[in-house]
Amino acid sequence: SAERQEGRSKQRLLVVANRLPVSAIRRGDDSWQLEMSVGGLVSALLGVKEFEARWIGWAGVNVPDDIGQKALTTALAEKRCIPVFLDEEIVHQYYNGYCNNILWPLFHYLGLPQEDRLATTRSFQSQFDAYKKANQLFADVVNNIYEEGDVVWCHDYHLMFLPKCLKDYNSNIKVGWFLHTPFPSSEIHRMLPSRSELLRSVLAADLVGFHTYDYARHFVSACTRILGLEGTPEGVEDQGRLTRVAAFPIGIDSDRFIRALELPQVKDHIKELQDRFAGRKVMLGVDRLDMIKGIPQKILAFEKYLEENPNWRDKVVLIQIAVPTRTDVPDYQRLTSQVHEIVGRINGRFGSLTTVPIHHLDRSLEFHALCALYAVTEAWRLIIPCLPGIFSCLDVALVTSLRDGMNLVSYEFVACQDSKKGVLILSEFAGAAQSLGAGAVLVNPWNITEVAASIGYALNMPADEREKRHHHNFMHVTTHTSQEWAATFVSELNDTTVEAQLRTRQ
Ligand code: ADQ
Repeated sequence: SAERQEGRSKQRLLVVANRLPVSAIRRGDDSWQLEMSVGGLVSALLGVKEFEARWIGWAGVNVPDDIGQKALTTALAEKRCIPVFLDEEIVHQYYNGYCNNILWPLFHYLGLPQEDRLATTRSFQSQFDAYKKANQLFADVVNNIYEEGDVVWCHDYHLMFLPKCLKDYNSNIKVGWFLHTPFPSSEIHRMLPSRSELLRSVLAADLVGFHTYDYARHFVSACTRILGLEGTPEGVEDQGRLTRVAAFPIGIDSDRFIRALELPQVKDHIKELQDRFAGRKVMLGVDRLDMIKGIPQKILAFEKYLEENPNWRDKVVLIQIAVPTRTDVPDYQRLTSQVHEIVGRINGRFGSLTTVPIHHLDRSLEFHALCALYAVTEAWRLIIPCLPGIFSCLDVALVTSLRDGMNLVSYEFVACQDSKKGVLILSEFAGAAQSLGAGAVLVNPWNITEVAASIGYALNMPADEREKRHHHNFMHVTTHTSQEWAATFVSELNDTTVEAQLRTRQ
């Protein structure tokens, strides 16, 4: 067929992630309305020109009936997406359970959930069984569409079991696996009851990638300490077979943000925000509402700053956009109430009849509104352009993750600040601290006194220092893009040949 011929001239890249880059809504007549999401991986893979990408993942909806599944499969095929169907029970145990309640907190150094540790080990085990079963379902779908010469790229902590499942089917399949979260110290990883099985499954891949060198090093030491394998500068060796392990720091599609700032609707948004916050400095937080993002700590630091700097109380505003995620998991519900309570208290304490210091929104913003917010200029300067002194400073982004694989919000902010040179306050526990550390004001997010002092430092930073810091970060963000990240990973994966791994030790 024409497609096969095309496939021959261009190698296929099968991208497997828990979620497809599509949202699917079932219409009344059983047809499906699909919306492809932009950003992230989707735009990253546009940069991988020599491959033709196919997506394999869960569509995020429960489709119990055959008719619905067939219709959805057909509709998705047009977007080059192939669905994996997961029933509600599996989603509950695998996704809400093992992925989001066990692996996610553990990989971010938040420990294992108490109830699973104290109650039956059965609940932990049944979640792990569901995890393996779900990974097997992903592998079945990949195996069904696999053609010789395809390259498979597995993503994230949801699919640590997948490399092994794929190699069990066919040891010639070329498999890469990339982790978007931190990989924790081996002392943390070893707490996991299924620690060895997970490591061994990942090692079945040909190439294993992380955002930072530290995560890669932690992974290699977990393999040496827990599995007793040999770590080499290239990766991990097991009986003569090498699994290559390396750092591939992700980036963003910086041009997309920079171009968006020129659009009339974005300029309108910026103008609205300027009018809204005229006379006040704007500090910005954009996060998923997740405990790893350190949102309560950030707000408490802001409170401390207001407490200690009464003259700033009606001159600075913190806009915190926190999109709720994983709303089925009780820890996330508790976090939402906690954040609301703290925001309410601070606004009650420092607000007036006309203004409040914190604008907190529990929702997602569409792309153009987000760009406008990242770019919002100093409102005060527009009104009184030559006012010197403390009001000559620009805006600040506050990224205070307790742990974060990379943190793309910090990159997006930098991309949108080229004309204003806003200051980035960045957690030293975000992967981004390794790439943007020289330009950002680095903080320990647990130390609220230090974060409060950094807010003051950022708000009062002289223009030349801001410019220098911003320049460093802007250069990084615009040269280390998502396209380059994907292209580097895939080309390195393509270079790992099965033959080259079969080393003989003599
Ligand atoms: P996340 O934890 O989701 O990603 P991050 O890298 O900051 O964290 O990416 C979040 C994305 O969602 C950004 O593109 C941001 O614009 C968007 N977003 C967040 N809040 C939003 C809101 N309220 N409205 C609209 N958009 C919003 C995981 C890891 C990170 C790692 C990435 C990529 O946890 O550490 O950087 O994957 O590997």
